[in-house]
Amino acid sequence: MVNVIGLGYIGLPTALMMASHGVEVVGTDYNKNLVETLNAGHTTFKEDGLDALFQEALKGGVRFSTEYQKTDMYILSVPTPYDKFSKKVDACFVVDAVKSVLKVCEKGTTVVIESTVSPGTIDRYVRPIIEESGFIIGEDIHLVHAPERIIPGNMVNELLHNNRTIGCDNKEIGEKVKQYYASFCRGEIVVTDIRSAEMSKVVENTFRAVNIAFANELSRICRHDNMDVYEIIRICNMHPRVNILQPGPGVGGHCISVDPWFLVGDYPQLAKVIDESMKTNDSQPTFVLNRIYEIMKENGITDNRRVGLYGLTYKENVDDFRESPTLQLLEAQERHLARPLKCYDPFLENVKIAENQYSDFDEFLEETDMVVIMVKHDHIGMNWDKLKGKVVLDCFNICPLEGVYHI
Ligand code: SAJ
Repeated sequence: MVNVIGLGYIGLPTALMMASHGVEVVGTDYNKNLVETLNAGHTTFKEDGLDALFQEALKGGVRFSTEYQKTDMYILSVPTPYDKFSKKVDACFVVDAVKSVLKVCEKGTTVVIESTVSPGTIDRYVRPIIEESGFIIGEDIHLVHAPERIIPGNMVNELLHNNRTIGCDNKEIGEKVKQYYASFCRGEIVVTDIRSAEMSKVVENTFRAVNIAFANELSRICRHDNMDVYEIIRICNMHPRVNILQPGPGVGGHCISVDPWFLVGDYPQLAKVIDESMKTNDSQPTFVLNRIYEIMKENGITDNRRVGLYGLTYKENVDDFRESPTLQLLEAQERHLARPLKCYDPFLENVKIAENQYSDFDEFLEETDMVVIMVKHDHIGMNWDKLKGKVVLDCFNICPLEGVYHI
């Protein structure tokens, strides 16, 4: 039996995937409401294919509880935030989860940490608490790090097809854990040591963050001298060895905007490019805000209550709003003591997260003269007609209307 600890964006799909592929799974979360919702037969967030997977997992006997189970394998998928001041990983949730496992587990159990951690975290924070509790690592408890790679919006598909990494001290245990993941994963599963697994996960997300920062920086250079950044990126990407990402209103989510800071926190003298990249991405919402003010001025819009931000989630077609660029922009605006802009998100019609948030798209449009596309949800692509006659700032170059502004 596998006990998946933490039933959030990663833990839940992982638990469901294993359960629907013949593994006996109990999902545990300390959030009583979340466990009740799952036990009542409902998923807890929107994701393509998740409901169908949930039904399959129920047929496979998946159960949910607030209690840790006594079993021979645990998969920990708990959050790993970073300390805003030191930039280092905050492993408190991982440490608490391991402590809870130690209270119930028997000798011989395997603890798999899926949560993203910076290199050395398991050595520094996890091994000591296991040793202090009297267990011998490698004999009584086996430690494994198996970071996930799935992208919100395409999680189910990526869980099935992405390659995976398993870091372990002992290859035999690595192979045992690999069998569990191989129950559903059709990609290649590489077995390596724990530190390499920790580092490679953080490096993957850092690679993306640095590349997004490059695109964002290009957008600023091009804006400064009135060049078309999209045309330039399109042309550059025709080169066989160039593949530039797209600029946007900023970087959100709990991965790309967080994990690279772990390297800056741990290696402040060495991680210079990463540090600058993260600062560039973090200041992109303010760059957009200044662009909004510029365009308002150009169009004689003096009242920012007539400006609306379309999209509050951190990216398209998901309902996850953690660290979202729109929230970052509103926060920057608050620092200027300005009256908050209006906002709307089709994925958050029933969840209020911002002051001037609308739950109805048409009402939101009625109250605004200028719309800023902060998230490229498919929904906006079906509603271009409704934006006719408005001033539009399109942060993604997707709007086909005439006279649209870009970042
Ligand atoms: N973004 C841009 N320009 C781009 C691409 C993305 O501005 O060209 C922005 C998005 O709008 C969003 C942010 O970056 O605000 C991050 O979105 P994302 O789609 O790049 O990535 P995440 O955070 O949803 O998921 C990432 C993925 N990592 C990589 O692609 C290397 C995913 O595979 C990981 O599993 C996930 O982090 C994680 O859990 O670590």
